Amino acid sequence: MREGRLLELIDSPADLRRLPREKVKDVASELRHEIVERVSRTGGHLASSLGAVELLTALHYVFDTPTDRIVLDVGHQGYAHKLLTGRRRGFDRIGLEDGIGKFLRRSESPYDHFGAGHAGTSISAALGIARALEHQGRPGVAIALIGDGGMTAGMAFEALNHAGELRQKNLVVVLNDNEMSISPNVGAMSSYLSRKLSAPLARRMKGWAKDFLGTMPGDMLHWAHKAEESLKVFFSPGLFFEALNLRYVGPVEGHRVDVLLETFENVKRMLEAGEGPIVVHALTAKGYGYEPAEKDPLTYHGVTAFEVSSGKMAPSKPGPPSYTGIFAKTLIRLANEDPRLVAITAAMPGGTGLDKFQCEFPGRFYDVGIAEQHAVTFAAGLATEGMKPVAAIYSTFLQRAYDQVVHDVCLQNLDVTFALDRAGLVGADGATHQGLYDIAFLRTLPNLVVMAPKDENELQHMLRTAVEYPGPAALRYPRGNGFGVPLDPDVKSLRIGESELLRDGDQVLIVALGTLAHAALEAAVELGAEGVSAAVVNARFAKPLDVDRIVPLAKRCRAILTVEEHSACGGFGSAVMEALAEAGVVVPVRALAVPDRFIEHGNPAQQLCELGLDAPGIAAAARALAASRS
Ligand SMILES: Cc1ncc(C[n+]2csc(CCOP(=O)(O)OP(=O)(O)O)c2C)c(N)n1
Repeated sequence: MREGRLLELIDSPADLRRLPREKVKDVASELRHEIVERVSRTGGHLASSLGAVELLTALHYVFDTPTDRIVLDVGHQGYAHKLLTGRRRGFDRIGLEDGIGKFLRRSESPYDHFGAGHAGTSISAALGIARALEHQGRPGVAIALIGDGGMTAGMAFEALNHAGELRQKNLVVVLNDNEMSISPNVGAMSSYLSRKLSAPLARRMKGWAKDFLGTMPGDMLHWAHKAEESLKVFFSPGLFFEALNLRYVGPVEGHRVDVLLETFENVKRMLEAGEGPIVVHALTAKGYGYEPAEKDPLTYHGVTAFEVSSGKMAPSKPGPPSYTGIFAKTLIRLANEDPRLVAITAAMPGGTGLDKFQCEFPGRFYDVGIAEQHAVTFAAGLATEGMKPVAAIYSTFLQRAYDQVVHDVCLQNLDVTFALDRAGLVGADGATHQGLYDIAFLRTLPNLVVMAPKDENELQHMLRTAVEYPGPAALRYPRGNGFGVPLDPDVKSLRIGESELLRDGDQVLIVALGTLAHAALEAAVELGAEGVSAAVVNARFAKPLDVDRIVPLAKRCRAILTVEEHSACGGFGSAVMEALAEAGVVVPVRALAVPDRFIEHGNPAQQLCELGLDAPGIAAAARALAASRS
């Protein structure tokens, strides 16, 4: 920590508010440096946080936080908020075991009024908060800070619609508009927000109006000014919000601290005058103030450690291909064979690897914005007319589209493939992003095939299997790199519901789903050396389950261990237990899985080890089972 900095005086927003107004700009600039320096060491969400420094500083200065409640959308842009609310020390380990989270958690700070990580929730939450304050006659306003990306989420519109109907007087929505989601933002709303402002016609018309007004006398001038105002509203994005009963303020320059202070002070007065709900439209630049991030906000959205002077990140170590990479490569291959195949992402072209697909097949690629629900039903619509949509959605984000999966896809038995990336533990992103529930929520659905490859080679085959299967199919695969196994040149379809026997044995049966099959095999080899005979099955399918293999093996081994990187509740182990019960096989079964609690951020390998989900852990559990049997 350097001496003499204003930040040294700030442990809470109250400290910030004690500073004279002209110092706020300096605080913002110190925060920016602090964010760059800290994130350069740990990695994290850089560009989004840099883009919101002035907004958050000005909000905390003008409003009486935490009585006034700032609710951040996603939370990835909130590092200035974290630094201003007493979390400077925790920053040394952001996203790491025992450090503060990369997103927001109510348990982390009294200034985090609503936990976040998934996008589009802030307006609904802030409206609920504002309403609760009103119900209880308590002071305070609720301020949602949402990006233009977040605004593509259906929830955000649902909340605006409701806020307008309630005419919620103590609600402010600050729209942080940088025209970027993670990738360039998409959608008609996004172009509306920016096009209306820059339309040459609008500018010219405003110019004519000004000239014309100059020629007018007295009374007429008053009315003409009113007309000019209407014209401005017509050509600014205000029209949309005003139509929903929200007062529109803006657009304002989102990096000018003086402008923001004045704007928010005005907003405060407007709220006092009962003019809420209010939308403040701020124009910002993602990555603002740090050249590499400003020039390339996509790369610097989420970074690993980097060198501040150059912006250079350590080159990723050469290693096996990632699951995402193999998915994308295989999908392109399949799309070359079948013109009906189209790919859909909900604002994650880079994360899902579909950016590669987009390059090859721009006309068969859809980025629908942060709109998972729409993505799924859109896919369903495509499928009704004979297309073969592949919706690549992170496991955690598919949660949002559950009813669409049930009601629009599975119920109609439509030919949609769900590619669930980041299934399993996700590391630094933490509890909000863990992909630990998809088997449970998918395997209950009639018609749906649910599978998980044991490695990147099997992923290729499973993708073909899912695409060629004429009904709905989901495949889940983890974040990160594969094992480096050889990739079969021929990508073939697997038989639906058929498992693979990796090792035979007769004392204990280990049935693994997904990439932990490798650890299970390793454990079995270790047990073999001790004289314990363990059979290992790579289940491949969580649904339909290969009962023809599992039941006879269970009868023979008389002790079963199931292994999965997923919640124990309702997961693959539960599926095996149900099948055994159905078949009348009464044997001891232990499900080795993630226990029934939320798993915070941390190193996934270490977390797997702590959960007993690595080869030694599996061996220990199998050993205990085998011992209990004899
Ligand atoms: C439901 C959901 N889908 C996808 C994401 C992944 N995601 C995180 S931030 C982000 C972009 C947000 O853009 P915006 O709100 O404009 O904020 P900016 O990063 O531009 O400041 C996306 C798509 C998410 N967090 N939640």
